[in-house]
Amino acid sequence: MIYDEILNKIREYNTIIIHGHIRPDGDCLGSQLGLRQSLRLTFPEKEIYAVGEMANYVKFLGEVDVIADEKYESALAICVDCGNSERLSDQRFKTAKEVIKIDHHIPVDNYGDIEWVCEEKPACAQMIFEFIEACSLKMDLVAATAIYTGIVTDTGRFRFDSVEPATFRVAAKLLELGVNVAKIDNELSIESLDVLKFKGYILSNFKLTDTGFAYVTVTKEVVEEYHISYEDAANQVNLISNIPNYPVWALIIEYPTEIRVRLRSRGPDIDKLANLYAGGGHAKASGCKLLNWSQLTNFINDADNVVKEYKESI
Ligand SMILES: [Mn+2]
Repeated sequence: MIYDEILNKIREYNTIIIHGHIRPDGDCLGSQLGLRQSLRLTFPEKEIYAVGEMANYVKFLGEVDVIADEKYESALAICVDCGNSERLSDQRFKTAKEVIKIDHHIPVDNYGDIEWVCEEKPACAQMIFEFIEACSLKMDLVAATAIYTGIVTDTGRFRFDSVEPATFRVAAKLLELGVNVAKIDNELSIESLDVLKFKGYILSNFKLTDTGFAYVTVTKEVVEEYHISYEDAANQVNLISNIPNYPVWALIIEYPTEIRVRLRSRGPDIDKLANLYAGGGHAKASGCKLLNWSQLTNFINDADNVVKEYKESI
């Protein structure tokens, strides 16, 4: 059983370092910090760390650790919520003695010595809870809040296709541990005036193709003009998610060094389209890159073809 395999490794090591992905979201940090807290409670004699980037909007969950390279020499790395090793935040995981991957993305590469991947799970944080519960590890309100936040953010507040009965059962158990649903919702809903104004930009500037693909392009000048972070900009992808007859949409943002596409669907699978442009992810939520703005026309054509095929098939 995979739970035992992972638990045995955790028992074997005195230093455990939990990694997430770059530009972490609520699920990534919720999984990292929830697992860290549970392992710290259960194994107080071990050194348990969570490393990588922090995201402002989930700062209420706690801080990530800053650790020296030497810590890796005899450490077990547990990497959560990340399908490809390149995307892992803090590449020092490669210097750990062994690596465990716990994830719910379509695998891009198999970077773990032990891998537990459930593509159908709506949130990695749900997997973390299921692991903690199955192994009778300790939980408290700190861990529960982190895990609940991970589930809430990755399910679009329990609205996405991937939500399953188990998601609500897990949520119920987290509430029994004292999780404050309204407080977490408030934390996640706080929005700066700059972000609010940027939403106005998206809603005024999205484009629609004749076939049924909706998209917005955001240049780095626009990001600067609205004084928002790239993360805040990227988080607005679902502002154009509900247009009838536009089952695929994208938010295309020019970062300082590359153009990143957040691609979403409520119809056809779009991960293969993302694969064509140096990306990947989930069937209905993927990310990819454009080399320059002149690639945009090709990308729109390819997206249109996906939509066209889908519309012909239904
Ligand atoms: Mn996730």
